[in-house]
Amino acid sequence: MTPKQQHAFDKSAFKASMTQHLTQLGRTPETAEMRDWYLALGRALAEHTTSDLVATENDLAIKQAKSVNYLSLEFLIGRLTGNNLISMGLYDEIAAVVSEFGFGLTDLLEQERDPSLGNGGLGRLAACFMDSLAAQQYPAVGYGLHYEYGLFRQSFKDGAQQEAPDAWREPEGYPWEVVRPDLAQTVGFYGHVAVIEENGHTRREWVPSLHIQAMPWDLPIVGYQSNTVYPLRLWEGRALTPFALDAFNDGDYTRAQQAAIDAGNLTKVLYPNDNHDAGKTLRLMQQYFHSAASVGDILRRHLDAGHPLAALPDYETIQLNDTHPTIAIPELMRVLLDEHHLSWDDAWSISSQTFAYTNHTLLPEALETWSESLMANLLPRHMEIIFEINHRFLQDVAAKWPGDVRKQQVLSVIDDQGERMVRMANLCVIGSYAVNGVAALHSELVKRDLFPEFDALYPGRIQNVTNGITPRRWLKFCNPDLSALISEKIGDQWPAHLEQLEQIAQYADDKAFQKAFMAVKKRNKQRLADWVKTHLDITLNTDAIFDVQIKRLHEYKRQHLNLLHVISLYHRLIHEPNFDMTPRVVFFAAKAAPGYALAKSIIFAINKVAETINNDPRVGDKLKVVFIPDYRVSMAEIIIPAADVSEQISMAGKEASGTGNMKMALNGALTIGTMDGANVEIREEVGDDNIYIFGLDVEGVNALREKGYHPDHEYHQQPLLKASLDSLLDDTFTPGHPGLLRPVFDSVMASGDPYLCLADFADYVRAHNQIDSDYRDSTLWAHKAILNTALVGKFSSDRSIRDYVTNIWQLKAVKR
Ligand code: GL2
Repeated sequence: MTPKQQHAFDKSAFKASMTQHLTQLGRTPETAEMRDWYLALGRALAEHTTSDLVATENDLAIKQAKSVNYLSLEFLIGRLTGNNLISMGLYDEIAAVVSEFGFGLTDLLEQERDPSLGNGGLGRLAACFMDSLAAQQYPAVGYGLHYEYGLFRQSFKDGAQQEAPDAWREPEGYPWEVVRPDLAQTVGFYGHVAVIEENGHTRREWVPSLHIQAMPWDLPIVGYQSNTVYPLRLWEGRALTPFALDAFNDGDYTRAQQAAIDAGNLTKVLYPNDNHDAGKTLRLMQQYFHSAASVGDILRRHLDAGHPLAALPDYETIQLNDTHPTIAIPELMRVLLDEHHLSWDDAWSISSQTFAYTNHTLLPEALETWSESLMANLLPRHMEIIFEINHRFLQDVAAKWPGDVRKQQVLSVIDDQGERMVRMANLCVIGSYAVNGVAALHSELVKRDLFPEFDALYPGRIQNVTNGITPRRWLKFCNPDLSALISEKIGDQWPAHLEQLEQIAQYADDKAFQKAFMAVKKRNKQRLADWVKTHLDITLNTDAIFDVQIKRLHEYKRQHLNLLHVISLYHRLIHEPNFDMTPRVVFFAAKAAPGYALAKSIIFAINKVAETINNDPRVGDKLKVVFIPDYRVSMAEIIIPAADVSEQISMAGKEASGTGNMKMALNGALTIGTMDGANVEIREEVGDDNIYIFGLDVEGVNALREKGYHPDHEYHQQPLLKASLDSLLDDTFTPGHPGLLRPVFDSVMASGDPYLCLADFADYVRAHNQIDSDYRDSTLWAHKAILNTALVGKFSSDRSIRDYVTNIWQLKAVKR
C-alpha cells in the first residue's frame, strides 16, 4: 500500500464483505460464478467509495469553497472497477484477495460491461476531466443522464454494421452506483405562461402541463491516492405517479402504466450521433431535463450551504460541455426571475458570471439549432427569456456597429433565414463569461472563422484550453508493464505529475532501456494478437508494424484515405514482383451513427477489403487488415498499448483536437497525421523527427478550394491511386458482386471528395513509405517511440484542468 493510501485495508473484513454480497445475490462461494464474484467485489468496494462520497459532500471546507459543475450529456467513463482500485491504491491487495478465492483479478475485471454513456471524444474528455478534478481535489460535481441503454453494441453481418441495444446495467444493476431519492427533482414540460397580477405588478410564470421526476444516480469519481470522491450525478426520468390505479381498476392496463412508460422513455437511450445534430424533440427534452435537474441541484447545494443567491458566481461555476446543455442558461434565468423574483439585471448578472462554454467542433452539421416553434411549444417560458436575452443583446450590437444589419443577422440568437431557428452556440457565447476551444489551432479557428464578430465584441472571452487525457487510465492502468519500467527509472510519482516523463528522454539511446521498452511493446502486441486470434480467428505477426486507426467513423476523419493506402499496398504486393514492404497489420475500430449511410458503406468496404487481403495466399503475413468490432473504452485499453503507428489523418481544420492521438503517443506510438487539432501541439512537443506529418494544412486546404479542386485530375494523374480506386468498382473485394463498394468510390469522385482524400493521397503514401523504412531500423524506431512517451506530459488532463482552474474557473484545491 502506498504511503498516501487513506484506507487501512483489512483483508479479512473485506473477504467477509465480499461473501456477504454474494449472499445478497443468492449465491455462496461454492455456487457463485465469475460474474457473481465481480458483482460482489464491485459492491464491497463501492461501500467504501460511497462513504467517502458522502463525507466529501458534507465536508464544510468544500461547502465554503468554489466548485465547478461539469454539465455534459455524455460521460464515457469506461469500466470503473480496475480504475478505482488504482485510485484507491488497492490493486495489489485486491488481487491477493481474489486469488485466495481462486480467481485472477484481470479475469474478474473482464466481467464488467463498459458503461458506454457517450459517443466518442467529447464524452471521454468529460470522464478524463472528472478524474483529474478528483485527483487534484478541485471541488467538482459532474452532471449527466442515466441512460438505460448506452451507445449501441456493434457487430458485423457479412461485413455490414449491425446495432443492438446496450443494457449496460444488466439485471443486477451496476455495482458502483447509488440512487439518491432524497435529492430527486421535478422537471416540467409544455404548458403555458401565466400572467400574474401582484401588488400592482405583473409577473410571468410558467405552468407546465407535464411533470417528470428526475432521479439522481451517483457514480463515485475517486481521487487518485486520496479519499476525495466526487459524484458523477446521472439523472433518470421517472413518472411522478408511475401507476394509475383507477385506470387499472377500469381494466385499462396500458393507461395504468402510461405515465411510467412516457417518463422512462426520456432517458432510455443515448443519441448515437457524434459531431452531428439530429434535431429530434426527444433529444431537446433530454437536454432540458438534464439542465433543469442539474441547475435545481446546484441551487439547492448553494442555498443549503447558507450562501446568498447573489453570491452564486463566487461559489459555483457551470461548465457547458458543448452546446448540449445550453438550455441551462434560460433555465437559471427563469428560476431567478420567476421563482426568486430577481430583477432582470440582477438575474443576468448572476447567470452571465456563472456559465462558461466549451466549443468542440467547427463542423456546420454539428452546430445545434432548434426550431423556434418546437421550443416555444415544449418550453414556452424559456423561449420568452431567450427572446429577451436576444433583444437586449442586439441593442449592444447596434451600439457597437450602428446600422450594420449583417452583424445583427449573424450574431442574433434567432436565425430567421427560412424556418426560424434558435442558434444554441450564439446563446452560449452571449450567456457565458468564458468560451474555449479545445486545442490551439481549433481555438484560433473558432475566433477567426466561427465567431469573428463575437471575438471583436467581447475581446478575450474566447480562449484556448488544450485537451488532455488521464495518465491513470491511459498509462498506469492500461499499460502496467510500461508503467513499471518507467517507475523503475524515475520513481512512481509520474501518474500525478506527467511532466516528469521528460526524464525518460535521457534513456532514448540507452541500449538496455530501448530493449526493455520494445519488449514491453512486443508483449502488448502479443496481448492484442491473442485477443484477435480468440475473437476473430485471424493470426497476426507481432513483428509487423501495428498501424492503428480507432475513432468514430466520419468522412472528415478519413478512414477511407487509410483504406486507399491499404488497397495500394495490396495492389503493389500483387502487381510489383520486386515490391518489398515491412510487414504491417492495419487495425480499424469505429462505430458509425446508425443513420449515417456513407459511414456504414466505409465500414462495409473495410471489412470486404480485409476479407480479401487476409485470405489471399499471395499476401502471406506481409499485410493483414483487422476491423475490431464494438469499439469501446475497454477495447481501447488493449489496442492503444499495442500501437506502433497512430493514424490521425483528418482533413486539416476539421478535427477540433483529438485525444486518441495523445493516448497512443503516450504509449509509445508514432503519429502519422495532418496539421490538425492537437497533432500540431504533439509535433511541437515531440519534434519533427518523431512524428510523420503529411498533407495540406489549413491554409493549403483553403488555397486549393479557392483555386478549384478536381479529384478526377488526381485520379488520372496518379496511376497507383487510380488502380486502387478502380478496384472498388470491379469485384476484387466482393467476388461475383461488382459495384457493392461504389458508394466509397463515388464519395471521392462523383461527390467531389469534400475531405480532399485524393489531394492528400500521394503525400500520405510518402509518409507511410518513410515509416516502412524507419521501422526496419529498430534502434531508430525505439529512439523515436521512447521520445514520444517521454515528451507528451503536456497532454495530461491534470494540466488541462489546471488551465481551466487558473484561466477560467478560479478554483482552489481543497485537500481532505
Ligand atoms: C469532439 C471533437 O470532434 C474532437 O476532436 C475532440 O477531441 C473532442 C473533445 O474535445 O470533441 N467534438 C465533438 O462533437 N465530438 C468530439 O469528439 N463528438
